[in-house]
This record gives sequence, structure tokens and C-alpha cells, in this order.
Amino acid sequence: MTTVSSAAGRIPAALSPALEAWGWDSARASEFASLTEGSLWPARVIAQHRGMWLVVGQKGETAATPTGRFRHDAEEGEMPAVGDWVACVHSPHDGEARIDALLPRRSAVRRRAAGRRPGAQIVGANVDTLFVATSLNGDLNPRRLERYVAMGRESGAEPVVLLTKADLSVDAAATAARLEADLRVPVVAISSLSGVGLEAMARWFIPRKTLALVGSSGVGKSTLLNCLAGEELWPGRS
Ligand SMILES: Nc1nc2c(ncn2[C@@H]2O[C@H](COP(=O)(O)OP(=O)(O)OP(=O)(O)O)[C@@H](O)[C@H]2O)c(=O)[nH]1
Ligand SMILES: [Mg+2]
Repeated sequence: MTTVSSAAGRIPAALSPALEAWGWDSARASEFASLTEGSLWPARVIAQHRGMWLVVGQKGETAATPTGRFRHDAEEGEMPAVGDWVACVHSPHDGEARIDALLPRRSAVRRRAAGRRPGAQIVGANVDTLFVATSLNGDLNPRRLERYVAMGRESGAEPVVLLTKADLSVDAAATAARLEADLRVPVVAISSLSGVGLEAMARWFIPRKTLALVGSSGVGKSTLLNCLAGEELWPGRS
């Protein structure tokens, strides 16, 4: 059985409930086992800021930076992104966490910015379901929606369209049905205000699956996440 080092001793990585809650599974455990370095420990990247990565491992969250070797070897698109599973090591110099290796990505959501090469920026790795939110309040743009859905398909994640602010539309259900036929992906009309459609989203809320939410500014992403969480986790607009 695979074991990894930690301050708590040699813990079987395949059996770590802390990691499993973040999506760790037996396939990940064997990928990790193929890395020979004994002092490595597995973690998942949960945030990335300028030059700093936040990872969660068996012992909780910690800041981490890629090792010099990792940076040197990394090709474009291979720097750790949010959602990546990584192998970390504690630096012998300062004890800080260093990211030493990247486990294979099962999916990669890439930002498609005009004039930039594809693959330039990975906004989410190992995403199972990509919710694409667009608002029903009059400025529904089918082309933009198609681009988002294409981004989801190319990523390897399952795209699901959320038509937000259904409370502002008289024909939300009909629009959802039409778009579902056109785009051939699930489409759910929802409202964070009235609560309509939120229960229908539950079929994608599966333990250990990774969900991501994308959409233009103002479509109601923060409001939806706060509503689902039942508390103010994301700053909304005043
Ligand atoms: N009527 C209605 N308004 C909503 C709903 N959800 C959000 N809004 C409003 O839409 C506005 C934008 O919502 P946000 O949640 O901040 O949008 P966002 O997608 O997080 O925007 P960015 O953070 O800029 O990307 C706010 O004024 C919300 O109150 C809804 O279900 N119905
Ligand atoms: Mg927001």
C-alpha cells in the first residue's frame, strides 16, 4: 500500500478521509505512488494568487510555491492551477511547503481570451462539472453562451448551463428547453431570489466531485454561491 510521510507518521494516502473529501481516489493514489521521492505528500491546489499557491493536504491548508526544478521543467500551462493535485515537500531550508510535481490533469478549463494562444491560462483543473451561468434578464447572448459551453466541452468537464434570474423572465422554462435542444447540454433555469431551480441543481452535487462556476460579471454567481452555502461567503454587489 502507498504511504506518504507526514508529521503524524506514515499515513496510507489511499485511505485519507481528509483528501478523499477533496476528490482523492485510488487512481490518484497510484499516480502518487509512482513518484519515488519518499518525503513527498499529496495536496490539492485550492487557490492561487500572484506567485503563491494555497494547497490542502492531510494536515490542512498551507501556502506553497513550486520548487526551482519544477519551475525550470514546467512548460506553458504546466504551472499548478486551482484544482490540480500536486506532490509537495517541506523545504529543508525553511520548512515551507514546496510543490515538486503535478499529477495528471483529468480536465483543464482554459480561459479563451481573444488574441491569446489557447492554453495560455488554466482557470480550473480536474473539474467534473462546469456550470456556465448566463442571465435571463434580457441580455442573453446565445453566441457567448455557445463559447462558454465549447470551453466546457474542450476542458473535459461536463458543461451545465444555468439560466440565472429566472424570476425576471416570464418564459424561463421555455427558454431553457429551447437552449437545451440547441446546445445539447443540460440547461437549468434558476433564481437565487425565489429559489426556483436550485433543487434541480442537486443532481450534480455529488460528494468528492469538483464543480466550477463561470459566467460574465453580474450574472449572479456570488449571489448563487452564497444562497447555496446559506451564508455570505463571496462578496456580492452593493
Ligand atoms: N432578480 C434577481 N437578481 C439577482 C439574482 N441573483 C443575483 N441577482 C442580482 O444581480 C446582481 C449581480 O449579482 P452577483 O452575484 O454580484 O453577480 P456576479 O456574477 O458574482 O458578478 P461578478 O462578481 O462581477 O462576476 C446583484 O445586484 C444581485 O442582487 C436573481 O436570482 N434574481
Ligand atoms: Mg461575484
